[in-house]
Parts: sequence; structure tokens; C-alpha cells
Amino acid sequence: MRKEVVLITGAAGEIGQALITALSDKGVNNILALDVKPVPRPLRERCEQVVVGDILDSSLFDRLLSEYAISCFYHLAALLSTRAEFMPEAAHRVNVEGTLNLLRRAVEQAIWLGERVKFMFPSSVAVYGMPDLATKAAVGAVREHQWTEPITMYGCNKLYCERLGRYYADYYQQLAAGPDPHYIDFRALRFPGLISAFTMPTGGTTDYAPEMIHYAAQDRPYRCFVREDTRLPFLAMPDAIKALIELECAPAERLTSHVYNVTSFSRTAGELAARTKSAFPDANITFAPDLSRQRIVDSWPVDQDDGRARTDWGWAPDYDETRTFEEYLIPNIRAKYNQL
Ligand code: AKB
Repeated sequence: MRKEVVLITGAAGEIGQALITALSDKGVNNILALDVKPVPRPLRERCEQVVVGDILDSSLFDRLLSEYAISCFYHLAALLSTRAEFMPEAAHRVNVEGTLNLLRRAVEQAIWLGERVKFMFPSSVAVYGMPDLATKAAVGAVREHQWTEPITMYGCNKLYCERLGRYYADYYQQLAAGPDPHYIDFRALRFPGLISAFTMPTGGTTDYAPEMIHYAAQDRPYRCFVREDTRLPFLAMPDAIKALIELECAPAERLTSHVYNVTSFSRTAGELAARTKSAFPDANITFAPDLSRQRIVDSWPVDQDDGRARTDWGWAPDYDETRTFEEYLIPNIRAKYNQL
């Protein structure tokens, strides 16, 4: 018989590393981790198996699925917003074709296991598209169905994959004889900018927030690539992981949607810089906006309304801005770079 596992794609990424740690702390010892990059050594010991490989490699999946039965997918692999703009077609292949392949694999697994398979998908604030700064300021926090006119390849990819997930969950094989088969339980979270104390993101456009703090802790000057008044929503990494795990565990009958906003605090880049300087008074942070990346963040809303998640499955972040900085980021980042 095949061993039942939880698959994490994008396992070497920021969310992947934090998720492996959190799940294994909870006693999940059957993680199959997949990434094109190697997963850091200490995390490998927490997994059943770690595979370096591509989500687009179907013969790799054929091999893995002869050995393992996947009862839950955490599909985290993606090319983020800035990187995707440099290679939009490659991003489409990874972000969309990769997701479609995994949805098909999830159907296969559900048929083998004789039960619905959970498919957890991190979506993003990038699915929104505000037409101009005046509208962005006037609208404030957006709800899930509002302003979904993304201007980036990554945002288009995430929005479409949410819809593919809903299709596979509710309508796949809808013309087949007999009752509609519901193979997949698709659940997506629209994350705002994420900030981790332990890892740095690569290829995103919200990266300026974690970068300015990590640079300050290393005594490195930081040139922030967006204007000081740029406002976006943010979430500390432990809350992002909590949201993923809580949504995965939420009883299906309580969910009214496949897609949920989650967020914690909305701050300008200038406010984040001021917070950083109060912890690291010598921090050298300057603002030199890159107009193309600025345009991308200007198209994202100042905040996300996460009322649906709060009502349906009791979501509430543990870390507001103060706790994020004082209890999570500053002590852990200081320890990471050995600053006393
Ligand atoms: C990015 O900047 O691309 C990501 C995101 C908004 O999902 N952090």
C-alpha cells in the first residue's frame, strides 16, 4: 500500500519553510516536500521525504504517486509578482499550468482514496486592481468580490487559479451521468504582504517591508523602492501559517466560500520605516521609488476586509503591528543577525 502524505509544493519558499515547521510541531510527520530549490537541512528532518523537482514534471509526479497517496495538498509554489513581470509566460506556466496539473493530480488521489482531498491555495492581495490612487484611498478595505481587475501577470494567475479551484471543487465533470462528483475541497486565502523574521522573500513587490527591517538589523543601508506614503496591508508569518492551518481544519459546513481575505495591519512604507528606526536607531532607510514597481503597489488596495473569514471560521490574527514588531520581528531578527 502507498503511504498517506501531506504534499507541500514550494516547500523551500518563505511560507513553505514556516509551514513545515508548524505542521511538524503539531505532530504531522508525513510531509512530502517538493521544490525546485533544496529545502534547508534542519527542515528536511521534519519531512517524510524532500524532493528537488518541478511541479510541471509529470513523470516525477507519476513516480511520487506510485509511492505516496496524497490526502492534502498545500500548493504554495509560485513565481511572485515582480519576477513574473520579467517572464510572464514562464510565470503563467508555473502559476497556472502548475496549479492545473496539481488539481488533476488531486482528483486522481481523491478517486484512489475514495474521499475528498483538501487543496489549500495561497492567493494574494495582487488579485485586486485599483484604477488610481484617489480610488484606492477612498475605497479603503476591499471585500473578496470587489475590484478584482489585477494589472500583474501574478495577480491574473492567482485570480484565475482561485476560479479553477472553485470549478474543480464544484463543477468538474458536471455532465457525467449520476450525481456530481465532488473530488476536491478547495480552500484559498488571499494574503496581504507577509513579513517573516526568519526568511527573506524573493521576487515579490511587497518585499520592501521585510527587506527594510532585515537590512536595518544587519547595519546595511536600504533604498526603499516605493514612496513613503505607499500603504498596503500586512500579516506576520506566524499568522499566515495559523490562517492556513485553521482554514484547513475548518468544518466544511461552516464555509460559505472557497476564497477568504486575511490580514492584520495596514501601514505606509514611511510608518514601517519609523517603526524599524525605533528598534534600530542607526537604520539608514531612504526612499527611491522605482516607478514600475510603484505602479504595481499603487494598484493594490490599502486594506483587505477579512470579515468573511472572521464570521465563517473564526479568523483573528494574533499579531497586530505592535506585537509583530516587538514580540516577533525585532527579537528574532536581532538573534538571527546576532545583534544584542
Ligand atoms: C508579492 O509581492 O508578489 C507577494 C504577494 C503580494 O502575493 N508578496
